[in-house]
Amino acid sequence: MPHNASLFVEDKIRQLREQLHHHNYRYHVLDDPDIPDGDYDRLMNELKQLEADHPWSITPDSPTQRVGGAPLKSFGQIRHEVPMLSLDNAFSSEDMADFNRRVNERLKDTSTVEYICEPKLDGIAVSLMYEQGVLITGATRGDGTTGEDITQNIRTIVSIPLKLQGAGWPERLEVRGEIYMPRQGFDQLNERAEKQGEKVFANPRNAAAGSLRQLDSSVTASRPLTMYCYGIGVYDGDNAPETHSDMLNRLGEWGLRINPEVEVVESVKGCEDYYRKLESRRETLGYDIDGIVFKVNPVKLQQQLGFVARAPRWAIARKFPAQEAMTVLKDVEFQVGRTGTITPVARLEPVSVGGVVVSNATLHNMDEIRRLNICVGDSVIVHRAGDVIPKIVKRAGNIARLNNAKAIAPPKVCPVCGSKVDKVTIKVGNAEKEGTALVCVGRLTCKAQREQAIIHFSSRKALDIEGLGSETVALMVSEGLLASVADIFALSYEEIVALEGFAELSARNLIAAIEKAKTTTLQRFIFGLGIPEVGEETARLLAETLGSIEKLAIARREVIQLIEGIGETGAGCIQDYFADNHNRQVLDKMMDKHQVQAVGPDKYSSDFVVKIAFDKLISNIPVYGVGLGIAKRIASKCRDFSELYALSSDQLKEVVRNQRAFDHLLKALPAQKDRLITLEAYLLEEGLHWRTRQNLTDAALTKVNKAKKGALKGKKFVITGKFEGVSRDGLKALVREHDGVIAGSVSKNTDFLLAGEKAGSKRQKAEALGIPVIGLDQFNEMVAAGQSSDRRGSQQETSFKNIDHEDED
Ligand code: D41
Repeated sequence: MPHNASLFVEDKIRQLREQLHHHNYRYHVLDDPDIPDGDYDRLMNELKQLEADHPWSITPDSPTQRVGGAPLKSFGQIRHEVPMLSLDNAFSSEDMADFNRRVNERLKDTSTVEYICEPKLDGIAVSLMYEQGVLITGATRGDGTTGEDITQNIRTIVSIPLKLQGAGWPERLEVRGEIYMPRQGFDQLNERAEKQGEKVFANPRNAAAGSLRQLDSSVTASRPLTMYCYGIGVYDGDNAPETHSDMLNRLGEWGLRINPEVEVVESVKGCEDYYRKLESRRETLGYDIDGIVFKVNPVKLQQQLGFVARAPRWAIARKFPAQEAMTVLKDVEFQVGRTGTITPVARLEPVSVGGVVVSNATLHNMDEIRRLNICVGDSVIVHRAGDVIPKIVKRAGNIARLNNAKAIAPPKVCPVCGSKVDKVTIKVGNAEKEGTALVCVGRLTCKAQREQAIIHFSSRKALDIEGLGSETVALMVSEGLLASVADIFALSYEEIVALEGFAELSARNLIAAIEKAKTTTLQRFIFGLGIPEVGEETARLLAETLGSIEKLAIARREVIQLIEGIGETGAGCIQDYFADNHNRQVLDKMMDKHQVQAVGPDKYSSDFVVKIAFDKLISNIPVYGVGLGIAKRIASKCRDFSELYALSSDQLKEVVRNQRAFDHLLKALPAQKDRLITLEAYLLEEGLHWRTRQNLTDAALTKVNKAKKGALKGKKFVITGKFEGVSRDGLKALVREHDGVIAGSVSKNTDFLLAGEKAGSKRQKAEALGIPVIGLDQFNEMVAAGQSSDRRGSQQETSFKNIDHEDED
């Protein structure tokens, strides 16, 4: 009776799966198996046989489905629905007391706060999504917003349940935690690698990261990875947990691994005790930790505390002190960085510092060498903290200097290109001290700088071009294939395959990776440009505030400086970068000729740009005695500078509440009027205005609404020729601002050719293809379409004013 037979098979399969899930959990999560390995294998084989005979019965959560699928070509991206925050650090008991005080102050509550203490694993943070209890995806933390899709690899980790156990889990549950490699597994892995003459990993963290980044999940499956869970993201269901500890308990009941060392304590005093206890037991844990994470336990209080920047106010990571070791300084070499800065690098007699072999250390600059008073040949103490580059902290005190010790002399010319070396003043440490750095003036004529700029551009946090690492870039630069980052996009298969170390497949892969990198995020693109002072965070701020590379390129320093988190120096560097002709040419080439698309953040909209606070604008007026406090009071009274100037002096006095500041303001305001009104106009023009929606002036609102209409949405424009009083860059920015697309050359897909004077071959081609050729007037009409007619005139004005450069065709 076939019907009954298949019912029987299904039941049997279900039963076997349940048994195997149970034994898996006993073995890998509880570390307490209740059957011998042989019995487990027999059950597994029986299931495999049944599934092979009835392949339609295989489900993704079957214990047989841990490894599967062909190797991937690359990892996809997964956007975290709830951002994965980072953690603030504490380094001392005082830092902890400060943290506790901030928590109490913010909660306006003097009762002691309950904390939960968790060992801080030195692993890889990941996110697992369970839907109806079944593991759907796994992703790395990435930059906190988007991570890599490592689902295939996650599935191979036997202690991660493919299916949650028990009951009561929400419809969708995102579990977060740290994947790590226990020390024993790490040692065995390295032993095996060494025997087979393969590369050994420097530490368990690198081994875990390397194992997770495998495109072939069967490699990951062979690595001893496991995970401890520390939190949740998405929780789509009723009765969300009320405390962090309650949440961890539930995760444990659902079959996830929770660190048994986790403890709830009553107060910050308990945190201190826990820290001391774990520090003393650190070596016996069997896995690496680099500190303790303390979290406010009640979820309600966590919500009241919220977060700043990207870290929660309710949690802190107290780091263990860095580890130190003594070794000999063998030599000092000078390296030229991306921006020309020449950095002395110490070559050391290899020494193990907290389990990692260190043979190089940074010396920062010549001041540092002088301060340390070190010579080549000296015995020195090196210091390593987490992932940071090791540094020399001092000369070993009790060892006399050798007779043949050699003083360290600064280079007179660039060690790479021989250009002159400049001394520039730099800010050191927390920017309170100043120091001097040596800088090669060769800029992009210096091979090292060219090389570094390109390496940076293609690196993982920038355009992430796989296969274009430092060695390949160095080779391509010396072969003359790459002079700037724009040349990357002009590389041909023939050029690449002819290079040493490349074969057909690798060349094809690189071409594909470059093609893929043409569409990237604005943040990555800006970061990749390597503008001095612009790191990942600043790149994010710029991307989120300005929304397009065109706006960034024309933004004035006065405006950039108003973005919360960007200072005077950074703003200056950004403006200088885009003022440089060479940089602009490289940029234009990428955007126009090679069609690189740097996509702004999806939450970007003209509403979102409303990032700049009016109080910050006011405090930007250099008036003696007017700081952010008074600025805030003024901002609460008036919405913009026009309103500020409309205040009577009595009204102003009432707001300022400080005679001296008031006197100074009275004098300063008239003198600053032009500058401030102009600044305000810039802001409006660039689509930027201040924070509160109610605070928007009518003019700004119109601007904001206009940008939403998308009059040119999806239309493909090619722009050619010269236009009176307007640059092509300005026009391009306008097209993009209205969601239009700019193309470099005319094709049958072009919607419009915007032609000015002396339009040449492009016009002919457009006419031949029957593509509409329009002039500035028609273009303006298109832009204005959908806007209220009374704004047309001023629209033109605000869009085209202040264009101060004209480019070549
Ligand atoms: O063990 C860890 N490495 C760990 C990392 C932990 N035990 N707890 C953590 N908690 C958080 C918050 C408070 C933001 C939920 C974390 C991390 N974050 C974290 N890991 C990597 C970045 C942030």
